[in-house]
Amino acid sequence: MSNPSPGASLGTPNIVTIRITSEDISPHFSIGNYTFSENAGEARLTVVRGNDTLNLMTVEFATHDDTAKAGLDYTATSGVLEFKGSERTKEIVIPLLNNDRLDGFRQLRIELKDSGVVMGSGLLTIRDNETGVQLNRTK
Ligand SMILES: [Ca+2]
Ligand SMILES: [Ca+2]
Repeated sequence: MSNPSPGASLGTPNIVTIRITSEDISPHFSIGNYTFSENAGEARLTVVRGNDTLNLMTVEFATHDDTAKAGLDYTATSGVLEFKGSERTKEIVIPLLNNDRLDGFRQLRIELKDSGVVMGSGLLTIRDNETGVQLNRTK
């Protein structure tokens, strides 16, 4: 995690975790918040499995519009992550759509679900790469 790809930067580690307690070992997944430039091509987010079971575990993920809109700012992505054995992390790849407009920061949410129950979520911030007149002048 110390060498982000060009155009990418590691977000602040505001890891959101939700624990569901039961008699069994509960699934426990987390995803951080990330920021990528809109011309990065794709955003790669890491999902972490947070308990020590060696059982096969799956978690569904899906993107949700916030200020970023699917089809304009990124390509809607969803699927199922399968953690086998001792696997602790999985990567989600979300294609990002570049444009020529000054459009600032936009965000989308990535939700992790198991059987429809939200297990965790993260925010992806898409940063504009058009600069120049975008500078805020206070005087
Ligand atoms: Ca651009
Ligand atoms: Ca732009």
